This record gives sequence, structure tokens and C-alpha cells, in this order.
Amino acid sequence: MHASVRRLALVAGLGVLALCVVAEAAPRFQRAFVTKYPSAAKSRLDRCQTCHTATPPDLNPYGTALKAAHRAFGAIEKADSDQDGFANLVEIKALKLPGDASDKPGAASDSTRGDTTASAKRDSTAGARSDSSAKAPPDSVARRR
Ligand SMILES: [Ca+2]
Repeated sequence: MHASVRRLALVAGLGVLALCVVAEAAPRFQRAFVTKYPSAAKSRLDRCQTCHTATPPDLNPYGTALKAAHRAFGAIEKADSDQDGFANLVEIKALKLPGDASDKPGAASDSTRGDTTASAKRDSTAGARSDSSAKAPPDSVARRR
């Protein structure tokens, strides 16, 4: 009887320890991510869902690739982990989720801001803040992507 109580306490203690390790791991990698990509600090990428699904600790495709690469961010920059047509680094620079295929540069979620041009097409006029409803720009070829 006494031994079973002790065993139960040990199991409970190990469970708490495991939870602490998981809870600490996420912020540590999150900090490493924004250290590697400073422009992502305090952005929509500075959160768990950059590497995890909506139910951590489950990993999304980017998190899975990162884990397989032994957390070497640079090693998977050219990969397209979520297979949405954009390399991970391109997505990170555009503040898009590299592990969510529905979130990508020029995706519908950004359409209200007139951001329909591919990041590669950006030129010196990209800084213009005019809304796209003012007049039809001659860059409609950018939509053919
Ligand atoms: Ca994506």
C-alpha cells in the first residue's frame, strides 16, 4: 500500500516535470525563431502556431521539418514545408505561416489590403499606399501566378 502511494507520487511528479519541459520548450524555440528572424518579433509569427498545429504539442509541417533538421532554421529556409508554392524563408519574410498552406504571400487573407502581387514582383513602387480600387494598375500579369 505504502509502495503504491509512493509510486503514484513518483508518476505524478514525472508528469508535472514533463509538462514543465514541454511548456519551456515552446518559448525557447520561439525566442530562437525571432532571434534568427528579427522582423518576425512581435508579429503573427511570434507565436506557437508558427511550428505547431492548433493543438500543441502537435507539430505542423514546418515544425516537423524543423525538428527533423535538428532545429537548424537555415537548413529548411529553401524548403516549402507546407507545399503552398512558397519557400519557408519567403513566407517568413512576408510574415506568412510556413507551416500552413492556406496562409501564403498574396493569399486571400491579405486581399483586403490590395496585396495581390507576389513578393518577387515587388519593385520600387511597392511602397505606394494607394488602395487598388482607385484605378486598375497595369500589373494585372501578376495575378496570373
Ligand atoms: Ca504557408
